[in-house]
Amino acid sequence: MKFNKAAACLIATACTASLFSTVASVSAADAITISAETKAVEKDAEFTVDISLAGVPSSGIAGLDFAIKYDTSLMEVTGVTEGAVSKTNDKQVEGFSSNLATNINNGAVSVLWATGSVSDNSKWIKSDGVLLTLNCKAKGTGDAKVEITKGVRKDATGIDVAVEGLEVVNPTAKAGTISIGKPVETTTPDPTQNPTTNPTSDKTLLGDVDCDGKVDITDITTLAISLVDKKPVTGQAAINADVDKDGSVALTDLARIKQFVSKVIDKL
Ligand SMILES: [Ca+2]
Ligand SMILES: [Ca+2]
Repeated sequence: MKFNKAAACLIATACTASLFSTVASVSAADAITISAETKAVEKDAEFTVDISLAGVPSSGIAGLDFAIKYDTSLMEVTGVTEGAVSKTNDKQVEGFSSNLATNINNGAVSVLWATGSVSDNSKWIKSDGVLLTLNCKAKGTGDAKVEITKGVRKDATGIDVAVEGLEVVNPTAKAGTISIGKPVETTTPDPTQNPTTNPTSDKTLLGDVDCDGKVDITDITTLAISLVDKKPVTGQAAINADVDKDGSVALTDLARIKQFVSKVIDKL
């Protein structure tokens, strides 16, 4: 299988800045808002947080590059679900199903949305609505802030939104607050019961780059971002990522994982 590096660029943020040349005019920026949901949840609950777009210009949005930061002492993000406005039926890099790439790391979710059709805005984001949903778990009680912020990569200087003419503009960011409630009743902790964390994380599962016990699109985006950002995965993640077992983690491994996730091959 061929893996097109230029195409990979489109989904992996390193190229966004050069792809969408910066232009001084910011007229469209005033209107666009990226916001995190505010809600109340119960203690220890599993919950979701919608990340939404508003004020999307009629010409559309060609690219988005930002991060979501959250309070790791009060909540954990376990996954990301693609939202309706992200699904534009754009032409995809082989093996990819979406323009959306995300990476959960150290209290931040990096988000990149980039079209493969820079000269045709019919496949750009055209409507307001939910871009993605964070799947979360509450820890403790209190108010957990969910902030929309600039990308976490070294080359990211702001929240970039590319619009018509591929101008890069800075949108308005609105943080959300998750109020995590107090327990209805207190239970005495059972000293014989230790909470288990990541029971599968130290077991080799080929293709499971983020070590969550399953092989899916998140592993593809995790590995793609790691390769393009030149930040190698380490430890069990590196063992899991080297699916062709040649001793290094490379684009060939990414290509195989993509084939597996897109069901071109049935085992790794
Ligand atoms: Ca995984
Ligand atoms: Ca390899």
